[in-house]
Amino acid sequence: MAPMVTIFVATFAGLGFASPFAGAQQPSLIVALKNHLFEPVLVEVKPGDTIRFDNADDTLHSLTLLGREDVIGEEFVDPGGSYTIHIPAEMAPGTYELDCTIHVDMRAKLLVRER
Ligand SMILES: [Cu+2]
Repeated sequence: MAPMVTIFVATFAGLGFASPFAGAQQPSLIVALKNHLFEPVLVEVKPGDTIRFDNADDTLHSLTLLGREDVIGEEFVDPGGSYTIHIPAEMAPGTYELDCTIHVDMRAKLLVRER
């Protein structure tokens, strides 16, 4: 009987691991692109977080993370559309500048905290 119990426990543990993955598809944070501003203008995240940018304007916006274009290159967000980015688990904590390359005054700070 003992091997059967072991298999059951292993399967149960496997299911337990599946649910955090399903939850990870929900963004950790939603940032609005509204009136040609980032809202909030200070975006606080942790490595591994997911951010969804919602363009509430009727104009095109773009997203670039200065110095970390490998994380956010130049991503265009259509009017009324969304774009989701994932902060890499190995991303160094610190403050980064997030720009819309279309509108020069449209900037935000991305503050990556310790995990
Ligand atoms: Cu813009």
